[in-house]
Amino acid sequence: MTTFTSVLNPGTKQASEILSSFYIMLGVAAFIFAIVTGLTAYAVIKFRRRKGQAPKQFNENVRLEVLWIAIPTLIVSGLFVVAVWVMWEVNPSILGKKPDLTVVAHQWWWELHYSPSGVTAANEIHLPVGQKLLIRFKSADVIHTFWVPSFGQKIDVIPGHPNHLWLTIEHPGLYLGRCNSFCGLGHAHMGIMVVAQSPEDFNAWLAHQQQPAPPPSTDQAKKGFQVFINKNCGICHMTGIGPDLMHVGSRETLAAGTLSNTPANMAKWLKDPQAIKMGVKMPNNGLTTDQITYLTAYLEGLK
Ligand code: HEC
Ligand SMILES: [Cu+2]
Repeated sequence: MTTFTSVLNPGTKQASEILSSFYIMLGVAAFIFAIVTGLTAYAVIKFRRRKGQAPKQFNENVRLEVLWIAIPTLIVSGLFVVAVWVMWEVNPSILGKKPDLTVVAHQWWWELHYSPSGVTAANEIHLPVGQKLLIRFKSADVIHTFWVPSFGQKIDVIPGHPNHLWLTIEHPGLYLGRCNSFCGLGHAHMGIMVVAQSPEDFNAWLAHQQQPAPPPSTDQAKKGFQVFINKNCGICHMTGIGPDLMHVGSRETLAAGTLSNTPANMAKWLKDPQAIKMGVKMPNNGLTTDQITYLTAYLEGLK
């Protein structure tokens, strides 16, 4: 799968438009820079100090003055039109529009609610390509910033003030990003992963997320389920205080991109989450080695 990590490698229609406007402005600026430095160099050489010679002196030249007001005005007006056009294209009104996905930022992970399916997930954002999507951002605690460079825009996620992002993803692939506003101890481990899929693959994923995971089948997984109940993990993980774990075994990473999701890493996480992600809002649950083995079997089975 192609991985997208750079603003110079746009993956959405909107990001391409933003990048084009950047290139237009860069081109105009480079052109002006070349003219100004060229003329300066010319003047420095042509009118360098020579014995007994001074360039022709004059003041008040109406034609020159009109030109140096008119040309910059035209250039700035042109850039203004480009900027307004891009804003118009990239950020149309959201009035009367329902978001396809609501992202709730937490210290230090992402809660996901898809509508109209009602699917809840965490951290790994799946989206279909080729559709104009509206994403809504809310914060559960402090200011975060949703920053996936290939989407072209940073969206501040502010408590009490939802923000929005329009996305028409053009290329399937993996889009990587991070939280971009310092949001506390775990900020550096608040990764973003977007999996952009064909509409068929996306719908299959969504349908799968809508189903409960299969019940634990092995002995270890069954014991793990009991530990999960006895240790009250659901008090956070079934209330939105912690990530939804219904399909945690199907995700690529743990703890918002901190660890790849392998049984060994799962066990490490359960043993001491603080050692892996400093400050994390998951306590050390004081699990025994057996309990960790059982829980790992149970959680990794939640595909
Ligand atoms: C006080 C609330 C709380 C309790 C109790 C709790 N957790 Fe967590 N857990 C969290 C939070 C918050 C995170 C997200 C951490 C992060 O990524 O910053 C988390 C993350 C996880 C993850 C990684 C999920 C992912 O998608 O990345 C697993 C697995 C997990 N917890 C398992 C458990 C198990 C098993 C128990 C019970 C033994 C438990 N947790 C108890 C709050 C809690
Ligand atoms: Cu953050």
